[in-house]
Amino acid sequence: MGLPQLLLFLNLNSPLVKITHEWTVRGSDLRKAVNTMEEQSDRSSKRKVVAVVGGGLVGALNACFFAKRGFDVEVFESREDIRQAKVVKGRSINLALSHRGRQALKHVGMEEKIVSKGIPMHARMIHSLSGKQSPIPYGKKGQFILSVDRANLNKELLTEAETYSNTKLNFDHKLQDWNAETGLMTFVRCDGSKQQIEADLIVGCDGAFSAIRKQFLRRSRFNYSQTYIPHGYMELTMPPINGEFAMKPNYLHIWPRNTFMMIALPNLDKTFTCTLFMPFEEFEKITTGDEVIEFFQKYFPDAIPLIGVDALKKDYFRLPGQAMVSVKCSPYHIGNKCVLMGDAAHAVVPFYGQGMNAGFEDCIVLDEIMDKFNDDFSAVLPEYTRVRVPDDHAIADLAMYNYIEMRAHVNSKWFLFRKYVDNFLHLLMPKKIIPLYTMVTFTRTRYHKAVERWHWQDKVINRSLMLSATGAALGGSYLLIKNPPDINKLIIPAEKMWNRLLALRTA
Ligand code: FAD
Ligand code: EGU
Repeated sequence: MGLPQLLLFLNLNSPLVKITHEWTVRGSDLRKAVNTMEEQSDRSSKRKVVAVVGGGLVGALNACFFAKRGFDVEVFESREDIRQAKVVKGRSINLALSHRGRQALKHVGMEEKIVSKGIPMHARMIHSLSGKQSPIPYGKKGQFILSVDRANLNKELLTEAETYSNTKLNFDHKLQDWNAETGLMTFVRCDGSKQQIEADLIVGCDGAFSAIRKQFLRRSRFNYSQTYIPHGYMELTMPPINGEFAMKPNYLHIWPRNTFMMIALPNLDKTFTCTLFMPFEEFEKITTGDEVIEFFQKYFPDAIPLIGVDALKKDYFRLPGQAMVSVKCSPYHIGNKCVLMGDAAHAVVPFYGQGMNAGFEDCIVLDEIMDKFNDDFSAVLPEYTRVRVPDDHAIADLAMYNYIEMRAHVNSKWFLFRKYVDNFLHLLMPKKIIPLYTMVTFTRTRYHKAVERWHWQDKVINRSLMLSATGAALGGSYLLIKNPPDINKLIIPAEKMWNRLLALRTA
């Protein structure tokens, strides 16, 4: 729709009131949106208006970043204010916060506040089928990730955004549609009323099923892929026992069982949130409480008394398995008008614990580019796409790769073995070989660089393996010629050998 037609369209529908250059609002919904007349005359140059669509984790943090830069920020969130809501419908209860996310929080002065309410996890605790628990540290002392409460994190970020006088939060504003030519957005409210709002920049932080992204999809040369994995997830609560954590609190507990997997993160109220991952068809096979117990008896027997038989029978049927989607797209921007960030730009499967961390890092990356190009959106947005797409795609691929790998052959023994090899090689050559999860979790190495380096390390490892194998073969032949042994004792089944070699690739 061209501008003349748009104006005609709007004129036919309602009397238009134009408050400022940026804001076009229907007469009936006239809101003191941003730059009111008086405010404008106070200032020599008008302030640009940034509309952040989505007040989730990334939207709320991003609002702080834009407010800090001096923009007039309006956040539009479809839900009610979660700080007032009684029940918060959320995706997961707690999340693993690591270095990238923390750095982003630090930029807006929020790191301390969030970290103080997080529970450090210094190691994974691997639960074997027999109930044996084996810890594997994440790194050196002081290297840990944090279990944080999603709802609390979101609330704190919204409250922080609100402390900026140039920020306004609009709840109960669901973006219905927007026009990529004009930038005009249409919001619907619970009572059915509609509002049309314009801004200088639209930042789509509206999650994996982004409404902002819909307009990108209609455009030429926009790349898009979305994949639902066959697994679903379900959250189960493990209550405290005698007022204490039912398991050791400062760990990320993992039950790796190939197709089935469970993960548990601690909460401040001394509960654990267990997340069960399994194929949807398996979820559907279990229809009675007894079948739930039977299933747990087979795969997670040590968790039954900790969650409790009755609670397990009930909890399991509270909600069906939840879907997980991976979304990749590019470019992330349209002209100088709109940019996608967080899950709206890149939903990743949770098998690296990086979705939120990557979304938070998006905010730093954009902020740095804004510095470089003096807040000039027409230069900033293309550069943001150029810089960030390869990294977001890399973490999306890594997470998917890890999902496939875990599902294919990661039981507790294999998991332990792989991590031991990783840590051992790192100890042997601390400068040369850094485990992939370390680069991803504890550094801000660009995701695509981490992947590159991982492939390079693989080559180095294989080469040294080859060298030592050659050396061993030469030395061995010499010894063999001197004193031939009983040949039967030497034969290792080919498959076993192959597995050992495979295991030496770092992951
Ligand atoms: P969201 O959190 O989805 O927020 C989007 C917001 O936009 C919501 O508030 C929504 O109400 C609003 N919205 C949607 N549509 C509209 C609209 N039309 N108009 C207005 N508002 C709208 N990440 C980690 O880093 N570590 C972890 O340990 C981790 N664990 C996870 C475990 C599971 C099971 C899952 C599913 C994900 C996990 N993640 C983890 C990923 C993390 O949850 C997401 O990456 C993160 O929530 C993305 O934040 P976001 O703000 O981009 O999107
Ligand atoms: C999944 C769901 C262990 C929270 C990947 C590790 C996750 C999290 C791992 C969820 C795993 C898997 C890593 C972290 C983290 C590990 C990691 C996964 C947090 C490779 C709330 N993953 N997760 N890798 O190394 O780098 O411990 O729901 F089981 S934190 Cl799948 Cl570091």
